Amino acid sequence: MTLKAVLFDVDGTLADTERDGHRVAFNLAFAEAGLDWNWDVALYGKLLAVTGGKERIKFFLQDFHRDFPKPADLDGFAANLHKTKTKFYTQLMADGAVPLRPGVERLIEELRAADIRLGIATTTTPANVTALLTHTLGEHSLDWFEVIAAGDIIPAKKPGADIYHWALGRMNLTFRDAVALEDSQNGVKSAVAAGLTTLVTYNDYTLEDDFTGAKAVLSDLGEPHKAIEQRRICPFNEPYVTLETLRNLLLV
Ligand code: XBP
Ligand code: MG
Repeated sequence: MTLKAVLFDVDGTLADTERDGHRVAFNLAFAEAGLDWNWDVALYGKLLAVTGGKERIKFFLQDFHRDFPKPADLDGFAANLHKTKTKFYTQLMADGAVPLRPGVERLIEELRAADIRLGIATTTTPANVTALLTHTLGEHSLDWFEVIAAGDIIPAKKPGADIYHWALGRMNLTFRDAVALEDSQNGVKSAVAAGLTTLVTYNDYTLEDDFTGAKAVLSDLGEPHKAIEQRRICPFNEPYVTLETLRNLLLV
């Protein structure tokens, strides 16, 4: 098996967007809509059990705020709020609110230099991916990714495998050709169910997640000047993740 492509998750993997990006944007949207809801850091951690922002709003109402009078058109209500949330989120990205995680830019550069094909498989809204990439890697970075599989193109979001199937199909690849980079239990479930070799870089929100099926579970990708901090499952010795690491991981 030869590594042909790397598929990146976005939120939590490319950048720690959840706490200081999405959560903040949700709260701004609630305030703009005159709602007194506040998703604090701990509550948001619980809400992350459900992927997709609209789905998360409905999950909140159903499981955490039952007293709120149910809107007649719940889907429309959630979609409207979510639209405002996306507006705030993209503004936050434009303001540089969230940097890329360690090693992400370096690894992407190395992969590009070696003509490894790049794809994105995320549950977040396409506009959010555009905002994050253009404001961290630059405007041209969107072109580096052959496929950006995002948001509602797939109704059954992660942990379903559909988004990865969709991305692989578009790239005319099979699961044997690629490695997926993920950060969460839902993401790993999705990638592993698609048959993909999966490397996890966890974060504060996903520290305790179940990463069954992942081939490597690390705190971060590491950098030449700052080695990977913690290795939970690590079938390699390099101080930081490189193209060679990913090539070997596919063979483990
Ligand atoms: C993470 C998600 C998304 C974001 C919010 O996606 O579950 O729902 O939290 O984005 P991933 P939206 O880890 O797959 O990148 O509000 O646009 O859904
Ligand atoms: Mg993620």
